[in-house]
Amino acid sequence: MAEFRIAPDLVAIENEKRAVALKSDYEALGANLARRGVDIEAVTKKVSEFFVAIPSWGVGTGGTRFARFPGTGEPRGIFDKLDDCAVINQLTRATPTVSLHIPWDKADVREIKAKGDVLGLGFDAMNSNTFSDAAGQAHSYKYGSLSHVDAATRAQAVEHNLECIEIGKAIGSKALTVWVGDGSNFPGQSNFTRAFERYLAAMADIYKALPDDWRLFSEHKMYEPAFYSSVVQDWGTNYLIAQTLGPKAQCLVDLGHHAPNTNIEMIVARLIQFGKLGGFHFNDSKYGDDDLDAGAIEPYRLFLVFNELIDAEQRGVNDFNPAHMIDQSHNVTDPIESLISSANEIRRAYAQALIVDRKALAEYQDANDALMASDTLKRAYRADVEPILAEARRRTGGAIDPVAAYRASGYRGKVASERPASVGGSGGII
Ligand code: LRH
Ligand code: MN
Ligand code: MN
Repeated sequence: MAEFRIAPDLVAIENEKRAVALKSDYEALGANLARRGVDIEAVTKKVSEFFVAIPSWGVGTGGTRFARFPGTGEPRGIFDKLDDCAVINQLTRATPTVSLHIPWDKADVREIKAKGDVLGLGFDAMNSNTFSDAAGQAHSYKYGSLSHVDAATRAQAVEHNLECIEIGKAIGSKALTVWVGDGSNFPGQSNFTRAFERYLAAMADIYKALPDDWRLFSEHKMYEPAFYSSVVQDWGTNYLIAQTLGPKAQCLVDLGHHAPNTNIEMIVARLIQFGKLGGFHFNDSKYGDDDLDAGAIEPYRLFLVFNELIDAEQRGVNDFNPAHMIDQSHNVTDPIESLISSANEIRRAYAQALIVDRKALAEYQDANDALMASDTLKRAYRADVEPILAEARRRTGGAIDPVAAYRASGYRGKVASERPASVGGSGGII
């Protein structure tokens, strides 16, 4: 039985206030879906079994290159972060795992595991960091890591990834996500081919150390910190990496890592078709890698991504098990509230995709009826599935309105009195 950070009685009182309205909304939606041939109970069950991992780094207040404005009660380290993650899971029941980032979350691994056990939290993919220098490291990553021209620097970056695997093994993780900032800022600065050869050789060394039941996720990103070329810049390069390394290697799609207007759902479909979709970093963006809350800017795109996932699931694609993780940075909101809301938005897209009439859609596609095919998707997207999400939370012990329950709990104020104020900063450019 997990330890709770918010009194279960408070959640019960908050739920009591909303129970009658929810029952009536749920029944009305159930009747509406029944007319479409959809069993609401089946959808609610699926939704309550759908989970997404919280990024440990997401519970702290983020910042930009210009400044960071700290929030109150910010976590002091991984143990406080796990407390905050437990709050999100207690109220949403959608986030029972945490994705760690090393060395940011470095601590005694037995204590991390023990704390996770106490809070009822498990661990999703490990994340390595060779995009910034850790204190005291011998070789700098200023000019790259796994693709660096210097063999000793590459070896150090490989070694760091092997350490992440060791930490992950001790806490029950089953995957390593590798994102590198390697690239160049000027045409001619780097030889594209040689840099990619070096990267592939270094990744092969990491792959060799991967336990049999682990997966290796490579994450592509178009630009930033490199502003002219990135070594792993897009899904095509990412696919080549996964294909070259072997069956345990798959591609991770961070929704914010593409050029504006890119058809991400189509990338997802392609990767699924060739068995290389490893998982997601969910977030939203308007311009670049904005790391905004999932569904905040383009909820329809999030739905279209889930439409591909449900299509694959219902077609019975072999070994289809993408990792669902959030990767966000919260500059102006309470990170706990943003992550609660994002987990709900992700479940919303999932629920909407579940109610797509796929038989009708296939028929419209085969009849070249573009208007009705599009309308079939829109019909599912337009459905207000909030009662399903709320009922799934209620039935599993969560809050009908998790942000309201969180605010009523006073959790932020409480931890603010225990955790010293963290420092702001001018960011990286001033
Ligand atoms: C890079 C990235 C990657 C990192 C995280 C902090 O932009 O998306 O996943 O690990 O941000
Ligand atoms: Mn990411
Ligand atoms: Mn990113």
